[in-house]
Formats: sequence, C-alpha cells, structure tokens
Amino acid sequence: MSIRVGVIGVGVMGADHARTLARSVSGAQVTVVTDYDAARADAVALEVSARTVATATELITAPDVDAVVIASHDSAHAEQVALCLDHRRPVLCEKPLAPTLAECVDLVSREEALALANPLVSVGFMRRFHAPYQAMVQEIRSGSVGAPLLVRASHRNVTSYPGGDSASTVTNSAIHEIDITRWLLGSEIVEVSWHAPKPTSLDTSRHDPQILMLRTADGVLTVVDVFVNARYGYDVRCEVVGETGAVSLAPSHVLTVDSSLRSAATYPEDWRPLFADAYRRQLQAWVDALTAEVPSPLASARDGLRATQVAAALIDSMNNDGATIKVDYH
Ligand code: ISE
Repeated sequence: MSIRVGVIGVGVMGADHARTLARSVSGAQVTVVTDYDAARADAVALEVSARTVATATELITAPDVDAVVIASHDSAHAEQVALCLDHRRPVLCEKPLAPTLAECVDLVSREEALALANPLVSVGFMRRFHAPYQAMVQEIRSGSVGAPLLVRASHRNVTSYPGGDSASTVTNSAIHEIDITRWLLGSEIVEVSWHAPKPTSLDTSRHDPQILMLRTADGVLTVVDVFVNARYGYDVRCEVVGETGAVSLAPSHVLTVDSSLRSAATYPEDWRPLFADAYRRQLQAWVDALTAEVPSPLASARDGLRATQVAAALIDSMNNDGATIKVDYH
C-alpha cells in the first residue's frame, strides 16, 4: 500500500515536491493538492494525477490523505502543522517550522504532549540529505582535518522572493546555515551576532547582504554571508577549517565549459538543480519511515525550534546594532 500524500501550497517548492513524489519516490502517490491560487493547484494536480480541494483543512482531513507536505508561505506553517497534529497526520513541513519562536514552542509542546512513539512532525532541512554535506560530516568525524575551529559559509540567491524583509532573510534563507552548522559540528549554537556591510542598491526592502556570526558550545565560530540579491547565480559555499586541514563543498556549478583558452562555469538560477537529489532522498526517507512505521530520520520539530531560537537571537542582534546575543533555549 502506498502512502497517499496531500501537498499544501504548490508554488515553486510545493510543485517540485509533488512532481518528485509522483515520479521519483517509491511507495508514495500524491492524491490531493491545494493552493490559494486555484489555477496553479489545478495545473499541478493534472500533472501528478491528483484532485484539488479549496482549503488546507479539507486536505488535512481528507479520507484519501495519509500524510501531508506543507510548502505554503512560511507565515501559514504553524496553523497548518497544528491542524495536522490535531488530526494525527504525519507532516513534512518545509523550513522554517515557523518564523516565530512562540509558534515553534507551541508546536513542539503540542507534539510532545501527544507522546507518540513516532513523532508526527518532520522539518524540511534537506541539506542533511545532500551527499556532499554527508561526506563532509563523515570527514570531520573521521578526524582527517583535526578538531574544527572555524566554518566559513555563503548563501547567495539571484533575487530575493517578494514580500520579504531583513528578518525573513534570516528565517527563510540563513535558517539553512543555522541548521547545517549545528548538524555538521554536533554542537549547539549558543551565541550570535549580526552585521551588515554596505547594502546593495538593488533591493531597498532589506539589509542585503548580511553577515552572521554563530558560536557553538564547543567554541567553533561560523561566519555566514547571506546575500539574497547576488544576481550572478545560486551559490552555496561551506568550508570547515580544522586544526590539521580543511574540508569544503565543491563549487555550486551545474556545468563547466572549457574552450578557447577559457573555463566558464554555469551557476543554477535557484536551489532546485543543486539540491534536487537531496530533496528526493529526503522525501524517500520520509515515505520509507512512514511505510515501515518507524520514527522519521528527518529533522524534528525540536530541530525546527532550535533553528528558530538561533534566528530569533540573530534578529535581536540586528535590532540592537549587532550586539552579541546569547541564544535562549528556555
Ligand atoms: C528558499 O526557500 C530555500 O529554501 C532555498 O534553499 C534558499 O536558498 C532560499 O534562500 C529560500 O528562499
């Protein structure tokens, strides 16, 4: 019996999840989709042979939905995840679990109150399923670069998504670096500060770029530049510098053409080509765990809360002239 999945929100990411589930994940089928844009829902439903419903509530309570993927706007996540908990539906919620601390705290306490052997909520921190990050973590654990001292990371988008602001650069984009830093280093981020260089003139709606400093409990300092209007291409970099060596992700190029005494590398326009396999592996792992009725190996609701706690501290620093802020884990 395959897992019947409902997808809430079929914009860029939700449509991608629906197609991946329908075409490249075994043991799953997309049965229902919904989107505030009915025409968009109809088009994706046609592609994946699903039906549409008008609201998230109808989808979550539908008799032909066993599990839910939430890829709606970040601001809708908390309410939709809470509904999934109320109706005991396993849910894979795109990152962030929710943009505010209060919402994440509420969701974690609701889920923990259910005391289920297989918690219902998974969070889409798909970089944990990107083979190069997995190779990096193995290299660090093997001791080949010695004890980590410093991480240098970059997160660059071609253009920012509409309607965002300086805080959403942290909660929507840099949240990936927050999660991957604690995952790579196996240590919690305990202290942060936020800094801004001269801003780009191409987006006056936010501070862009931003520099984030994240210090983990074991003293490692991560420096992230996040630049969501970098224009030149989608580019994610990460280097972990240890006492005896360094390990880095390969460049984000999708193609390199060598010709006429030149080498030209092509960047993707957005994250999908770079992380396509990570998204697929994450969805497969989620479906496999649901099929086997074992706990999900994806990031948990508590991981989602941890990341938002760090994001909240960064926003606090942003609002306080870059002051160093301790992360509040209570
Ligand atoms: C988007 O939502 C993602 O998850 C991408 O991975 C990230 O690079 C982008 O900045 C976000 O807006």
